[in-house]
Amino acid sequence: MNTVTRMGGFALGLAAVFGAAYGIGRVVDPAAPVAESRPDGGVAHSSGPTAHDEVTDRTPGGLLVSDRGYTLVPVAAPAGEFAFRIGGPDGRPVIGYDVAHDKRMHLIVARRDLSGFRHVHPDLAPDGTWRVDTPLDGPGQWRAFADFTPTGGEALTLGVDVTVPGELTERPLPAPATSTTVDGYTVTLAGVPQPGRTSSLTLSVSRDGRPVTDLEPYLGAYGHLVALRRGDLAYLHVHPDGTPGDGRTRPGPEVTFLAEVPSAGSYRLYLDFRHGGRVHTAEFTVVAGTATTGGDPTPSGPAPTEHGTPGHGHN
Ligand SMILES: [Cu+2]
Repeated sequence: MNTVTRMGGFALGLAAVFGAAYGIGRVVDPAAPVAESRPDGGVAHSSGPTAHDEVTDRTPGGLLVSDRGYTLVPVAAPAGEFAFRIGGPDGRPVIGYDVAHDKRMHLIVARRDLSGFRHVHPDLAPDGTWRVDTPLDGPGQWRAFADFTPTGGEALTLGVDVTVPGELTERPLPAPATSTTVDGYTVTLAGVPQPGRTSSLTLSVSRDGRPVTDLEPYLGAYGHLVALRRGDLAYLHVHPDGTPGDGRTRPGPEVTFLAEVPSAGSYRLYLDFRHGGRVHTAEFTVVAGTATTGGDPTPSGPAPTEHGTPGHGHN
C-alpha cells in the first residue's frame, strides 16, 4: 500500500491549518525560535523546580501543548509528511533526546472521537525537526502526542490539536468489551483500571483458536499499551510488567501491563504487539472504576452499553 500517495491530499490541507493556527511567518521560517509559538502567548522560560511542579506531576500526560519549558510545535511539511519540533526552555528546538522504550520519540495520534489511532516513530533532522510519513489518516479533529525524554530532563508527553479538513463523520465510541479481533488475531482483556491506584491489565493474544506463544519484542516489551481518556484524551502512563529476557516474562500469549488512571470513566486502550514481523493494534473500550472482570471475562455476545457507566445520564 502506498500510504504516501493515499495521504498526499491531506498534507496540503494540513499546511493550511498550521499556517492559520501558528502564524505563517513561523511556519515558513525554519529558523524562527519555537518558544514564541506558544498558543497561550506566554514566553517559554527556564525555571528551576517549584511548588508548581507538584501539581504538574499529577496532571495526566498529553493535555498540555507546553509544559516545563518544552513546547510541541507542528511545522509545515511536504505532502504526505507530518513534521514538528520540540521547543526547549532556551527557545531553541531540542536536539538531544534519551531513548525510552527503544525510541527517542514516540508520536501517537488519534481523532477526538478516539478513532484512527496510530503510533509511529519519526526521524530527527539535525535542526531538531521530526519528520514521518503522516499518520493522520483522513479528515477529522486529531490530537497528536509527542512522548519523549529530553536529555537532562524528565519524560514528557505533549499534545496538540491538528485538523485535517474534509467531511467529518464522528464515530461513536465502541461499547466496552473484553475481546476484540485485529488482522486475524483475537485479543482478550482481563482487568479493569481503578482510579487512584495501579491496576493490572492482562491482554492475551490468540490466532485461529491457538494461543500465540512467540510474540516478538516491540519497543522493549512484548506489547506497548496506550490509554486515552474519553472527553479530553488524557494520555495515560502504562508500563509493561516484565521485559523480554528477564527470565520470567514469556512471549505470550499473555502480556501484562500496570496502568494508572486518574479518574473513573471511559478509556480507549490501544495494544501494539508484534508477530509475524508486523505490528498489530488491538483496541478496547474500558470503563475505569467498575467491578473488575478479573480472569473471568464476560462471555462473547453483545457488549453492555450502559453497564457500569458512572454518572448515568452523563455522556
Ligand atoms: Cu513508540
